[in-house]
Amino acid sequence: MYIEASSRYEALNEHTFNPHTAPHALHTGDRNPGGPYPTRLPHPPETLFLPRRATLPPIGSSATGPLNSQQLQNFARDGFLFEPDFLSDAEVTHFQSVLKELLETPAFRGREFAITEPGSNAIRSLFGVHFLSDAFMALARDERLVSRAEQLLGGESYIHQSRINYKPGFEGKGFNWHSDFETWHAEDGMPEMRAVSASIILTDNHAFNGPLMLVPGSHQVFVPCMGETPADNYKQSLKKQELGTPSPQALQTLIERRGIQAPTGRAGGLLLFDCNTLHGSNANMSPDPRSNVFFVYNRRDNVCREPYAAPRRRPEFLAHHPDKVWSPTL
Ligand SMILES: O=C(O)CCC(=O)C(=O)O
Repeated sequence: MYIEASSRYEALNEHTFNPHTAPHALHTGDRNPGGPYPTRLPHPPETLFLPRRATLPPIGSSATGPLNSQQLQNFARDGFLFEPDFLSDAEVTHFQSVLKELLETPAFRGREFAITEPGSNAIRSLFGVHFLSDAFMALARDERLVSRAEQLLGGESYIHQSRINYKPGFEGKGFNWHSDFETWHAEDGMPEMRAVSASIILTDNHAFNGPLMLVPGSHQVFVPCMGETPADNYKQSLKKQELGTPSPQALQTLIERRGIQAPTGRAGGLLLFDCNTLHGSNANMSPDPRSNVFFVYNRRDNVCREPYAAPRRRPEFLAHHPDKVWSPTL
């Protein structure tokens, strides 16, 4: 099911909004000359959006993977797709116990890849989970996921990042609106929008425990963001993201066109979303934890380079190399 705040909004289509005809002159200052998507700007941009450079997710053929043509069209239009009951009940029970085991592993406490909530010791996110757990490695490589991701990407992929966001009952805080691609481009050097996230909800996601919210259609434009990236920005941003968040005006314009949707449902559902779809979430105001695992599939020909708008690369637990194994020093 979807919680939807969009009934009063107009459809975003070529008649109401065409990102490709939007003006896109920008003040880029001295940094990032020639970067494909200027961001982390010293001055407010002259325009709210840039057109997406890489091809939009192709309305591919259902012959190349498990998604049917309606699902492919929905993904191309909205920038995301939700499949309820993707995992069986037995699989959900299994992964819930792995989730708990990881959360309770004392050796992970205080490590850089185990992010705590601002103002408490509750774990907010655990990164590199497919390297921390054989079960999550098997899930990341599961043909049901890989085939969907590669069908959407139109090519071979590798895992750029994996994480669990725990969002504990009452204590789990929200995530500000952002495009993951904006961060991966600026801070990890991801050249193009050729990555897709697969998020499996491992606890029921409902209206009150802070489900992920997305802005349909926002993947079609790049929203340049203000503010220079300091060294090691990740140490702060993973607790509360303040840089790489779109301006209120850009958000308002996009939300007025297509609204906000929050796929909810019982544990086991799969949300696939484009790397550039704007998303965020509220705090968990309920007693129920909201734990989702994310695997990010990046196309192999889109491997990360030097960052486009940050002083240096982020650590490997945030941005994996296609052929390298990451392991934490414990
Ligand atoms: O888990 C959430 O609610 C938000 C996740 C998110 O935005 C992220 O990890 O980039």
